[in-house]
Amino acid sequence: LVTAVDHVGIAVPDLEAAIAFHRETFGLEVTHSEVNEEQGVHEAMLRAPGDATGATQLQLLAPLREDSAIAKFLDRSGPGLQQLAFRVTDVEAAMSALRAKGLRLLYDEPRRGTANSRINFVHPKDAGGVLVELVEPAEVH
Ligand code: CMX
Repeated sequence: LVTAVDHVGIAVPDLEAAIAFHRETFGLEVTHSEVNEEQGVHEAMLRAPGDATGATQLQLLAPLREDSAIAKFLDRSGPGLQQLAFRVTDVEAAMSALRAKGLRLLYDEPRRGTANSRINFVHPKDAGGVLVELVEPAEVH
């Protein structure tokens, strides 16, 4: 079902400050950043300089709006690990397989994630207290 750990996501109040911290402290570099209006986030993907393309990345997630999932997470839990994202080749197939096992998916249909990936989430109460994201990367041409 899962082909890789795509990324882990950390909720942060200030994206630029978090990027600077991870660059200066751990030597990570930004590979991508974007605003995702639907998800209410300003986000950046980081990786270690030697990592191959496709290696697990670190996603920094800052809230765009007070009613966003990240703003709510920061209010409740403070900054920290917010999600674990598994890479899949076919998000609909993964959704069906997990639904068949009785897990709740947050969306009826996949939505748009980082870099035009297609995503959904497993409810954290059905995955051991972890918000699990399913990510089908966009095809690279
Ligand atoms: N990890 C683990 N548990 C979490 C959680 C998280 N990130 N967020 C909430 N929970 C827990 C809550 O603590 C709560 O537990 P208790 O009932 O024991 O208190 C429970 O889940 C349900 O909480 P809720 O109040 O019903 O739901 P929330 O309003 O907190 O929303 C969730 C939770 C997962 C539905 C919401 O955050 C969501 O829709 N997430 C998916 C979208 C998202 O995270 N987008 C940002 C990232 C975008 C991207 O990756 O591209």
